[in-house]
Amino acid sequence: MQSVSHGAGPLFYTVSSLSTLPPVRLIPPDTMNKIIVYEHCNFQGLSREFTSNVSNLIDHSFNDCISSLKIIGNPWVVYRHVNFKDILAVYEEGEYSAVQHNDTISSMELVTEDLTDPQITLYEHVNYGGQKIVVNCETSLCSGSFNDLASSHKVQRGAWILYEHANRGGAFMVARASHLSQVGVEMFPLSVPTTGF
Ligand SMILES: [Ca+2]
Repeated sequence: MQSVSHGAGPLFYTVSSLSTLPPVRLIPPDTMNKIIVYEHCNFQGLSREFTSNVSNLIDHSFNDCISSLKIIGNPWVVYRHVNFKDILAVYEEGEYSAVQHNDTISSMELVTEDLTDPQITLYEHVNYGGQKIVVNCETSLCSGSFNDLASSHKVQRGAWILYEHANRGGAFMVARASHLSQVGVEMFPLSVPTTGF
């Protein structure tokens, strides 16, 4: 195993090395894991509130019209098409007065993984062959010995975004504990919620 250089540092709060512990919750249960979407920028116009996956916003008369949103709790992944096809962006907890892809979102997926103690293993070759490194926090592979080297990965814990370039640039993909696929160059764990509304 090789060592890696860490970039901006972890975005998450680690309370224990035991992955069997439940996720840390610093906000009241009745306000956890919610997305509020708005018809116009700056949280104006009609709005809808969701607490679980939305596979088709047409069913809620809110397709291709979201211009701003608020996230409470875990991150959400938004998609251009219904049924979670063609990823557009990942939004972590916060308020977004203007989304990146205005009037485009057609489905939304809540990240349900425990984000407190993330871990991903990168492999040099496809099908988990060759050298490997284990990463536990936001990392720029450009600053280490594994840059442009990874060809497959396994997520042990949490959820990650894998980027083609440094500074969260270029193409990206979401990697979650139950998925297997190819990788990009840089990755970081999604942050655990730390504040509520
Ligand atoms: Ca759409």
